[in-house]
Amino acid sequence: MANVDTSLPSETSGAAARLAARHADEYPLKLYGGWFCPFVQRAWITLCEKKIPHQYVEINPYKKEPEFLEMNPRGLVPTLAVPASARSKQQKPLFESAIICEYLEDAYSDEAKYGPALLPADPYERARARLWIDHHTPEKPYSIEQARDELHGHIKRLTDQMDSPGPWFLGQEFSLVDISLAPWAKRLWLIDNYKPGGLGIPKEGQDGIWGRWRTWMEALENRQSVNDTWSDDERYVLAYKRYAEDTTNSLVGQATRQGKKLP
Ligand SMILES: N[C@@H](CCC(=O)N[C@@H](CS)C(=O)NCC(=O)O)C(=O)O
Repeated sequence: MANVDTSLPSETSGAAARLAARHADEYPLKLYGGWFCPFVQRAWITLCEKKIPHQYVEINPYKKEPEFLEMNPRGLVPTLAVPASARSKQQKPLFESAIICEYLEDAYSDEAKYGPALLPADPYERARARLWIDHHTPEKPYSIEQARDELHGHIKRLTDQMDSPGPWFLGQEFSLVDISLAPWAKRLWLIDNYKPGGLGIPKEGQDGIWGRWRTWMEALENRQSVNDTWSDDERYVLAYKRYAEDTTNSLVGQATRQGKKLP
């Protein structure tokens, strides 16, 4: 393809590389991922949290290999290959990170084996969790000031919905809401890295909204599944440089620049 982003480091590194190495062996359930992708990280965290046996396959979604397109015509990561039956080698594909996470939650629901459920049992609470799982990343290009105001608005609306005292969105229970938001929260520091002061989140003060936000962020920073699926910091600086400089040619980059819906 003409518009392939070739500057992207091609491999996982750091903790994510160690995790990928532990899941390199052939296994019927496969996660096709890209180390840099926040949507992939959602699916990957879910696999880790539930200790689901799987194979992790690192691919570059910007080089659309025919075998990959056959499985996922959209050519996006994450793609999950689910064995068609226990015996067959045939696989059924699944894509869309939120759908993959919910599939894993449903298919591996035995709490004795896979740990506590990642969605509440109460139907209203379950629906409320889904509202916040279905969060959207900004889609329009704008100035750093507009972007900051909008980001702070998002964070405040989100934090306002968090159960007190936390630390998680649903209080004591870690859930798919935390998993869905974690990859973006983990990448927020990159804004300050490219545009110092750009993020503008107050450092001091534990009361109110920012205090609650910080409690959640700290819990996230200490969550093993979140850290295990993270490559070395400097790789993200490299990977997102093209977004910060607005020079990426990926479908996501093009959509963002044109103010269109993300793929
Ligand atoms: N809505 C999708 C988005 C996935 C997505 O955008 N993945 C990006 C990498 S972060 C991708 O595969 N991009 C390939 C391309 O844009 O050509 C999801 O939630 O899984």
